[in-house]
Amino acid sequence: MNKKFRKYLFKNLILTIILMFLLSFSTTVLAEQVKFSFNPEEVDFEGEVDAVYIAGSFNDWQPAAEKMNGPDAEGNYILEYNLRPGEHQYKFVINGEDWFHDPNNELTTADGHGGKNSIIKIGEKELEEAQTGDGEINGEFILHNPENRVHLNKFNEDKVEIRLETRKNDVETVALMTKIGTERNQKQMSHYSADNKIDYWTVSFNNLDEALEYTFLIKDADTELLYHQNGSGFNNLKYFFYDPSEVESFKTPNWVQDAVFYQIFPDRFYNGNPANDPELIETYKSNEKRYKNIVPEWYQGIKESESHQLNPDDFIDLDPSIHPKSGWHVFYGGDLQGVEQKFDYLKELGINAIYFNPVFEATANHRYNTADYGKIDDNLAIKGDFEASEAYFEKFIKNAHQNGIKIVLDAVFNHSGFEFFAFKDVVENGNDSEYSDWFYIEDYPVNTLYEQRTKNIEPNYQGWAGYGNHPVLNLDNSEVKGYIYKITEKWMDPNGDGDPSDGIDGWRLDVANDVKARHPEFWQEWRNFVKKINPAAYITGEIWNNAAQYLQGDEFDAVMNYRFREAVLAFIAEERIDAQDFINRINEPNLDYPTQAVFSLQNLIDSHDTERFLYSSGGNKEKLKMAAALQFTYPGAPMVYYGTEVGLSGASDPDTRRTMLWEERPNGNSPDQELYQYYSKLAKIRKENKVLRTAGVQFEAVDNEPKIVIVKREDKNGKIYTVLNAAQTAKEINLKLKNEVQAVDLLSGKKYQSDSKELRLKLEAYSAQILKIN
Ligand SMILES: [Ca+2]
Ligand SMILES: [Ca+2]
Ligand SMILES: [Ca+2]
Ligand SMILES: [Ca+2]
Repeated sequence: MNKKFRKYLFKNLILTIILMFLLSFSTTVLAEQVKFSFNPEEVDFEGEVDAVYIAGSFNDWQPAAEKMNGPDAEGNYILEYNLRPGEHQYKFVINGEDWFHDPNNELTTADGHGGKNSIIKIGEKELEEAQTGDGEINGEFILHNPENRVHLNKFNEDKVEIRLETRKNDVETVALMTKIGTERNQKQMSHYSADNKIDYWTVSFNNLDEALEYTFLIKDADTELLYHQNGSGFNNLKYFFYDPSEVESFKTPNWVQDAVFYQIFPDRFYNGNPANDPELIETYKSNEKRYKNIVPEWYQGIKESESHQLNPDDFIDLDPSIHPKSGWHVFYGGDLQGVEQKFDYLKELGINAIYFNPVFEATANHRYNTADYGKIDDNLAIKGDFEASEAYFEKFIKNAHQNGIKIVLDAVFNHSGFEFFAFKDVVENGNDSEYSDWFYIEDYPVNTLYEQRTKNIEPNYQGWAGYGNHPVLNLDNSEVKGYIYKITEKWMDPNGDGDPSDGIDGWRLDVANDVKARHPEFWQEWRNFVKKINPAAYITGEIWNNAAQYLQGDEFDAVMNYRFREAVLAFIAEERIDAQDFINRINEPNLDYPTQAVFSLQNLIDSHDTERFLYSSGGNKEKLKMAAALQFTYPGAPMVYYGTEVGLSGASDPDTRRTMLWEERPNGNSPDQELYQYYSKLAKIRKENKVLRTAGVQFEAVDNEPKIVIVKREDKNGKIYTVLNAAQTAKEINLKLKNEVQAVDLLSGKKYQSDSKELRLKLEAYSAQILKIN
């Protein structure tokens, strides 16, 4: 429901005159502005061209996310696009289905499916490689910005981390020169990461409760350079200044670092109580033609013709390519009782936290159109009785907690549903409604969903992404805010006694960027409120791209790590990037986000908003296993989307929301027990090896092996290397060592003995090993 609308990324800043100059080129680079042009007549395509899209590494290769403008008089489709520096790959997609590389761009690479991707390089500075030991230091790359939480990061009252960036491979050592009171000292900084251009240095203080003045002493061979608040050099010296009493701490809940999340779409996980199934949902103000959401058998899919019968008033958008399974409007009857009945299944799998898609009263199967934030949907609990449903939910939480399972709910605060009581009042009473300022109403009377759909008119109020069933809430209105705060507190401390142990353990913030765009202060204030109720409550945002601005300590603890997914998808599932590119991409969040946020990320490979990873992998289970091995041995919490652990597949929404596979179906599909055991083993490995939850991460690529990556976790708790071979053939590599080691692959149990220089590894095609090294 909440795909990020990347069209907002577009910039239309190019001057007409420059455009005219550029028109003769197929693809033109102008700083970061790119103008793509495509003429379907230049490629081998037969049939009607309804629309042309561009898909690429910059938009997760979504086939129909970026629509090109056109055709113009010459038949060209054009799109201006803003790209970050670096290399990007792309294709044009006719009608969102047929893929073509750019016929006018000679720079291509294999796409992994027998075709080609076009390549574009943006704004790369042609710099000669820097060198260590040459006595030269590139001052222009040195950076420490105390305003950025990543560079000056206060964890708690006396722990702080300080970071510095230098040009990659340029300097030998960096020391932090400190002055506390009158006492001067220096502390060596350690090199903790690097990307294409930058080396990253860090140092921490664990017992610092007084003000600190500091500068950085950077050395290469005999050259020394002092970096301070006024720049480099010994002239005009000004210390950076850190006063713990003036900086807020950024604390994330400790438990998240040890969490293994399971994401549940409630209607589709397990029907534990057929008595609460929705037989008929009467949607408000569409009485003339009710649409009926039948509950089919758990194993049944929706056929196109049946869908028509289900939806006589054409409420749904039919896509014949989406077979076999779940439709947008059908209910299967999954519920909270079903989840409770499967606690043992989840515990056996190694799950200790659940993120639920919405569970509040609503008329859609996804429940992102909230009717009442103060009620648990009776169809997920006790039908027709909201009081009993709420009491049941409290028991459910208690039982979950007794089973060691934390509960995170979806916070859909950007918009309500059309059936939300306040919105209904506005529909009934128009401008006279006391709730008219709760929304963004453009015109009275408010047109109903039924009118919008039958007369094909736009809503005359703001709806999320233009949808009439998602009226946007005015969170600047103090009454709306008060309402949201009230329900926030209600679910975090249901009995209101000030002890949050009877409440939920955190919130996942739906379309959090849309909320911030309208109400820049909302999340900061809300975070303070939440943390006052329960300092250990987890706040995670739905942010698809770089979330650094949300992770400065005053908004979210973490985000759903879609950047992790995109890197893993590109490297493993789609085989379109090499090891070095993969390392650069997957490492970006580690460089962009403060450490405590990195260790709280929800690392996912699929969700209710994406294709299933297995589907993206063309059904290749070995690829899924590789991705999972990485997910479970990586900093941050792995999050498993229900069913992925038993081989549930599915295309994008709604097909990604198929019913959970519990037993063999009439069509022969059955849960993959071997895969389940594999996941369970991964969770066990993570649990038994603390280093996987505490250490930072380093990466290594192997010379001449563009499909092999070594992911290293190492600290006082141990040393584990996850070795991924994303090639379609077996490989042998020699892992360079400083001394003799013994290693065991925690997945297969296979033992290795190195000599004093290297460890010889044999890697199967599409495989992962998790090497514990002694
Ligand atoms: Ca140098
Ligand atoms: Ca049910
Ligand atoms: Ca209901
Ligand atoms: Ca309580």
